Amino acid sequence: TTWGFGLEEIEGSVQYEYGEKFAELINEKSDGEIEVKLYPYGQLGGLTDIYDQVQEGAIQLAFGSGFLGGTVPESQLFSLNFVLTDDEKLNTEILNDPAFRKHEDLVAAFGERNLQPLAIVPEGWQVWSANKAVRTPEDFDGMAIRVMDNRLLRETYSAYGAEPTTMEYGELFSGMQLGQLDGNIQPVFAHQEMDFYQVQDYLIFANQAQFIATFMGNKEWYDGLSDEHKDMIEETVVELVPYVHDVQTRLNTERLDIITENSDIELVYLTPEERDAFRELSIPVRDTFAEMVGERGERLMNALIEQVEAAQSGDET
Ligand code: 6CS
Repeated sequence: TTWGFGLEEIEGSVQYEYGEKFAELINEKSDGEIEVKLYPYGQLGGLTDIYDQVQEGAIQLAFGSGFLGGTVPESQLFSLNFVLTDDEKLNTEILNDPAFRKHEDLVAAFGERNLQPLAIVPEGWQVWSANKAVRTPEDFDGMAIRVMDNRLLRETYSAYGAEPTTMEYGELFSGMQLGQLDGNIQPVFAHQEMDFYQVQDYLIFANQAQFIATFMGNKEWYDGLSDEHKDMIEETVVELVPYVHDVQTRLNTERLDIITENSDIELVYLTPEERDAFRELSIPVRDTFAEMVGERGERLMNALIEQVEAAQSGDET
């Protein structure tokens, strides 16, 4: 049996490393019966083509992140800024705690679109790139910054004072090179592997959000799996929680070195006070999220916020 797995990123990326390890573990656990075939970004068309194909069952598994907002509006929750903690490992654990990962509202939101959420995968901080240093919302004034295709991100960057622009992942390099875009938002590894850093002058670290993808399956397919295969998947995604945290921190660190060795790009790290100005502007966007997705999505957002607060105060979650 072959399970097709659509990736939103190219070979060498965090999603690819996750996919390779998932494939290896599933192959081992099934004694070679199941082969997972990876389709890196580009092979199945654009981003929304990947989601269409997993919804239709042409492939069984896929990652979905920012562009998934059109398919599963509630997934825009993962685009909210300043909701998670500053501790990446803790964030990965909170998101994959069964209390959140298997939350009935999350499962229902995906399920309604014939999708089964399996794991939530943070891939590192979302880092801004621009041709000038951005330290304050005023610096964003008039800047055409590329955001993934979802309304929540457009609202967020409008609140920051920028002019959010949507463009397909594979078109960003030329978009920046031709000056259609002034800025971009990606985890460090992506700024490097897609060559984006070569056409930008500044990388700005505001630690406003993690890049988060949902690992998901076609629901009909998933429901039809044997208990043995479901358990195999469950065991594997649990094993991959610490694994992918290590992968993303290693890749993001190594790739930053490659970027600084190969370019004169300047690194800007916002101070806590500078971050606060953006945090304040991001809070009302939570209400926008609730208006957009209705009660179920709002409950899910509040569940996440509560988990974060409990984890920060050291309580049991
Ligand atoms: O910006 C994007 O569209 C893409 N960036 C990454 C790092 N992963 C997938 C996503 O679609």
